[in-house]
Amino acid sequence: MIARPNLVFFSTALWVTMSVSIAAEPTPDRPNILMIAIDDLNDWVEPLEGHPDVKTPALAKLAHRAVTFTNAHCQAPLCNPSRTSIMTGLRPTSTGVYGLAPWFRTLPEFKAHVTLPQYFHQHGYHTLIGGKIFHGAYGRNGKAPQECDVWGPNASVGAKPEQKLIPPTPNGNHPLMDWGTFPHRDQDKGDWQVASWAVQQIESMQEEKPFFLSVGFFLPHVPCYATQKWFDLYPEDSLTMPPMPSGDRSDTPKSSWYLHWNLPEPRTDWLAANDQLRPLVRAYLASISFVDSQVGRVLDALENSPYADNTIVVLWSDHGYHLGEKSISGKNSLWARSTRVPLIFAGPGIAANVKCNQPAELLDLYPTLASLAGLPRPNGVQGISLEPQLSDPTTPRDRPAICTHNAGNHSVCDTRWRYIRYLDGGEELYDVAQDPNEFDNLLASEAGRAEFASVVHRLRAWLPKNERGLATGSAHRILEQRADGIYWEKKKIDMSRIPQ
Ligand SMILES: [Ca+2]
Ligand SMILES: [Ca+2]
Repeated sequence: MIARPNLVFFSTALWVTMSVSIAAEPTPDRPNILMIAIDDLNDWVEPLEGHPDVKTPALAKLAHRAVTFTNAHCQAPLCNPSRTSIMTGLRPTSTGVYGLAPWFRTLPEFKAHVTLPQYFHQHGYHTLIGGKIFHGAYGRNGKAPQECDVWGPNASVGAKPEQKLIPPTPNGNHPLMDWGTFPHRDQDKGDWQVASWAVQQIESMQEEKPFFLSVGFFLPHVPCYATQKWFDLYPEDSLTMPPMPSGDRSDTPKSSWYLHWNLPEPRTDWLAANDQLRPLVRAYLASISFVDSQVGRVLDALENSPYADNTIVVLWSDHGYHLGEKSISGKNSLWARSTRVPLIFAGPGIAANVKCNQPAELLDLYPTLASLAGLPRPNGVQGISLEPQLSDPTTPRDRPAICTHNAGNHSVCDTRWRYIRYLDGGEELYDVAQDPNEFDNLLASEAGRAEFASVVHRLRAWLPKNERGLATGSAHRILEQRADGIYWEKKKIDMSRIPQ
């Protein structure tokens, strides 16, 4: 087991005496937590080697003193259900929160549910949230229960061009579906303001209590706007494009299309027809490098503070992102491009500069942070602490990583395989060790289904059972099977529109 940082347990009376004698000592008896979340960031970061061109020096520096999970996956490939899962410690199949609505506090059974920051608050921590941690403005306007002690600024785009930079996009020309550069300053971006707030909090922390500071960045979520200097890192003519062989979806079940049936995120055929594939990849990379620089500002502030040596840092993204692979852009799929995320832990007692390829789930964050802080295992959470892997990254984990996009659609991923099952029984299997891009669905042929029957049988046993249906108030990107067909956002899917 790892050594716990600065954890000294005194009797209450002794602690009173000690706290008087060390009143000026800034080191609390439990580690502080700095939790950094990045929105819609796939594995295109240096520590995960997901893109050969990407420049993320701050994440690389963090990884140098951290354990990087190279096989970490979200529990839902969409903001609200993924973040609800992280913060409640429950799978989407247990909350019924699968779409961008509802906010889980509107559900009577979760009104008093103790979230990750609330758990730390209950154990004497000063809790702060700035930027995007919960989805949208969820939690910010609520009355009781209070989600944290201090709210910082919410995430925002910041400076915007006067009009969209790309041609009108399908399905309503959504204002967020945009990318490119225009004259503005880094300081005018929402993420700059969130980073500045976090730096200020670290520099002026007055509390004698340990802190749990959550900082959520918005980019590289669309619109992917960044200043010219970040675009200059990625010249368009020498850009490495992600692999997207034509016909890649000819061996995937038609049901795979249900998961992203009708979305504002353009599909690859539109991007190609409008000469937007390379510009999107470039803008996404530029946005990643900008947000990396803001992570760097916060980590530098921590490094220069009295808390440098007694703070656990954890960094995650809520899900991945397609940039043309498998005929789509955006999230809402059960392939690695949507489910694989950065998950990096650093701090006292955590191994340095190593990678762990064991399957990890964002669901594991809650019990892991509790365990690292020396707190009891929280009641009812469904994750498993990663503490054994943080001290010895070769420690095996039995449970694969499971991702869900609406009831009945799941992927199950271990150190070698990805198995996917859709609500109509459609299935895929990839030998990820041999086929990291998941090109070859091994269950597309009768022979493959026979050859890999035992692998499927083993992985299928991990599919969630007793799945909750859609929670009251569910909306936006919801999918359900009814007696007369499959419904996307409460409209029946027209099977004749499934791409060939
Ligand atoms: Ca997101
Ligand atoms: Ca294929």
